[in-house]
Amino acid sequence: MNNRRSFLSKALLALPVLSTSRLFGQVRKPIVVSTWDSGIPVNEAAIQVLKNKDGRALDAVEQGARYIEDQVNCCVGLGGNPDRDGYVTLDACIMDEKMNCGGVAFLEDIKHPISVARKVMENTPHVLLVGEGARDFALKNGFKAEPKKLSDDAEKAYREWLKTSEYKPVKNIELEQNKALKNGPFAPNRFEDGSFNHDTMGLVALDQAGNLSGACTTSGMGFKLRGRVGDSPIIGAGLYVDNQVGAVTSSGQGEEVIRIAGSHLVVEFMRQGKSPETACRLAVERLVKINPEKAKDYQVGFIALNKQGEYGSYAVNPGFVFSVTTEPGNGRVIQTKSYFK
Ligand code: SD4
Repeated sequence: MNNRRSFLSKALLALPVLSTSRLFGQVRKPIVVSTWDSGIPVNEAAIQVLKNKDGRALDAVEQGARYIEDQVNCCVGLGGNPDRDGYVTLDACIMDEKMNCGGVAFLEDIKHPISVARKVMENTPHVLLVGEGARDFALKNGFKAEPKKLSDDAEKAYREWLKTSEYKPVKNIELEQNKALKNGPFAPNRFEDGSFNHDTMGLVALDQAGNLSGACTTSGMGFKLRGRVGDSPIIGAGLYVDNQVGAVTSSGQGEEVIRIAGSHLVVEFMRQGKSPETACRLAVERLVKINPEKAKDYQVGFIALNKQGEYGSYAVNPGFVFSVTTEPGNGRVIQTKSYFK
């Protein structure tokens, strides 16, 4: 665990060099870019697919998302924080290089929402299935219902939350958890075995054939209203891929991302020739302009990858980080610039 920590701090120290992702002519591929420092092992799972010449970006992002859905953490998968009524509800979506896309929202009891989203994409004429219907679809397609039981951490967090029943999204929940006492309202950033606790996982990838894909998976904002769906399963909001241009995903307050069709907007800025970081910054500025005072109190971060393998990110508030991997074992965490300092 210590080794991993010191690796991460070294990676963070290397930031000024890495944050310039311009390539001037040559295409950097394969490459995987994901939200948060929890993206390091996620990218690792994805790059194992992409190191093969025929490895497809779509398979890579699905594998990355499945990896994190298997871990117990606050914000992705069945171990995540529940809604106000004590139920974990999952949102996810996936998009490939041919504009095929699929998603599930308000899905309960199923371990791998990203794979259900892929099945929606590949086996139905639809894009988004929700709630009971999504669950039935999953069961009919070979997924199994898991017991309705909160993880120990989610149970603890929920009990704490019930004391005040206050709905207040926490900016950079991941980093706040670092500061929180172990028995406080939030689980620690890392568990005792050193594994990551984290926020929504969005990842985008470019494979050796030059094709882009993306995936996004989450248990949503903890202690949300029952039935609430965020940006993460919504194509154009939490994820968008245009194989001619680039791929984008987001983390943070989903309502704000949906308001500006955030990931699609970032792709459109890249289409106009903006670099990935500038494209993310312009979308953030669009958001902040709506209500600058309110924006000080929420977090939204975008990550973008273009067709040349150039990447970038920008957030509303400080604290957002992302992970970049180009070959097995070389994952690095990069700090995102933000509108408010
Ligand atoms: C949502 N965007 O449900 C997700 C949650 C998230 O940081 O990313 N939290 O709104």
